[in-house]
Amino acid sequence: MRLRLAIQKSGRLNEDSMRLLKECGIDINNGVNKLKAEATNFPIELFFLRDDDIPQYVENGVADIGFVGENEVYEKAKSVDVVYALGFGKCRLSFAIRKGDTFTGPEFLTGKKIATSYPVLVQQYLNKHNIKAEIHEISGSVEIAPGIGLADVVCDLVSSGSTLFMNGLKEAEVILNSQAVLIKHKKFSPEAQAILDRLLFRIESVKKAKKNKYVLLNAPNEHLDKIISLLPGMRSPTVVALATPGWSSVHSVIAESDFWEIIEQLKAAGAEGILVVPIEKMIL
Ligand code: PRT
Ligand code: ZN
Repeated sequence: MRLRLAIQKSGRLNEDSMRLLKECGIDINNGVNKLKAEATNFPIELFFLRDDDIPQYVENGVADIGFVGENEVYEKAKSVDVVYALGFGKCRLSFAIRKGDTFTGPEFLTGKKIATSYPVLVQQYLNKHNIKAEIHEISGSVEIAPGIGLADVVCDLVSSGSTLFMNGLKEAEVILNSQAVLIKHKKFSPEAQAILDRLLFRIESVKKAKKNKYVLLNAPNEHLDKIISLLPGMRSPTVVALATPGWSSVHSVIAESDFWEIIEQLKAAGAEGILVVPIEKMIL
């Protein structure tokens, strides 16, 4: 059998979705503008769809799994399982108001006209805060609504914030932080689950590798203990004697997030010739 994976046909998530599959060593046999494609070396089949439609296709089982923005999953409120955060397509769904206005809290929205492509999530927010407002659903270019007098407030996806800025708006309140996630049909055969587990194992390895760097450095033996204590590595660092007496080469893995701080401490502890290398896959 083949696992059927729905990804966005074109748009912001398409490239990252295809790249992730490639990094997982999955080769896709893709003719231009096809609706479907098969992997040549993994039991998976791809459906290229509009992102809005992916939760529906996964719910009704036309696709087994999908890569799609959380914003679409929660707005469409389909019955699917969110299995894994993929780490790309990060954005937030936010209320934005005119630059000159002051957001005083949820009550600012009372009686306002709100333009959005996310009526379900906006209504949920309003209900939660017991606010009555008027929602105008529009499917694109939400940010122009205040400028043409269609709305007082917008609720739209934001990443850099430049679209809001260019339209004289400012972000007032985040209602959802979103990223691309892997979603799954509710019912899964053991065979389908086994393929998904293999895929998840690969995705996890790629993601871990991106978060870590491989470090090689030279250390004077008298400072080895200190240097090793700064480098926990996967189990413990590798230490090899250098041809120069009194020196060793130390190899380890460090997290991207601690990177600069650890490098500074390593230098202070006498490390020299520090090389930092990206890791392609990381399997623990
Ligand atoms: O054709 P299809 O329906 O598949 O695509 P689409 O046009 O509906 O979606 P697309 O490709 O624009 O976005 C797909 C997914 O990418 C979204 O559902 C989000 O999960 C994610 N994503 C991440 C974003 C953004 N960042 C984003 N910035 N989706 C849209 N935007 C838009 C936003 O709507 C606004 O118009 O970008 C503009 C704001 O960006 P900044 O950088 O100016 O703040
Ligand atoms: Zn869409």
